[in-house]
Amino acid sequence: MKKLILIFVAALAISCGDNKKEEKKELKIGTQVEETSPAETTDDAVANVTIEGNDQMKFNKSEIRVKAGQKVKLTLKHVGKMDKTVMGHNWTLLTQDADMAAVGQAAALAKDSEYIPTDMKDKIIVHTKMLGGGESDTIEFDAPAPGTYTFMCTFPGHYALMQGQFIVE
Ligand SMILES: [Cu+2]
Repeated sequence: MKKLILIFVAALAISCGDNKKEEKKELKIGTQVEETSPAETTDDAVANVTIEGNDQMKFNKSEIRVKAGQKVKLTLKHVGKMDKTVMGHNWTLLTQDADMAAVGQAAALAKDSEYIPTDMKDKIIVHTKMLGGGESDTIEFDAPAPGTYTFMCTFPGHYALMQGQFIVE
């Protein structure tokens, strides 16, 4: 009976997702194989994640996976040399109903609050400080409910390249 439920869940995962991640999830459920996480998880309670931003306006990760119930300790490192006024980076996690482009456009007008739009705070779960080259910032937060979230850099124009998926399994 348990196996039947697992198959049903797997089928559900396939039917509502059309990408490879869902297929991977199905395999995981079906075979009970422990998946190695790219989130550099060191123990069950805490997911330690490090992500870098550079002078080429890129993050070094496009996907971060954590597990539901974990505390996430995330460090953003700006590994470039440019000043934060011209190549600033932050790591901003959006709610699932947020429109990334809308947040990005509002953020571009929010220079005084380090490009975090105060009128859209309800669309932002958490964010790091805005960093310049050589700086880093670590934030801690509880993993939100299982699902796929978007992360981005809110420096003007950066979200076009600096974005990715934050997946809570
Ligand atoms: Cu940036």
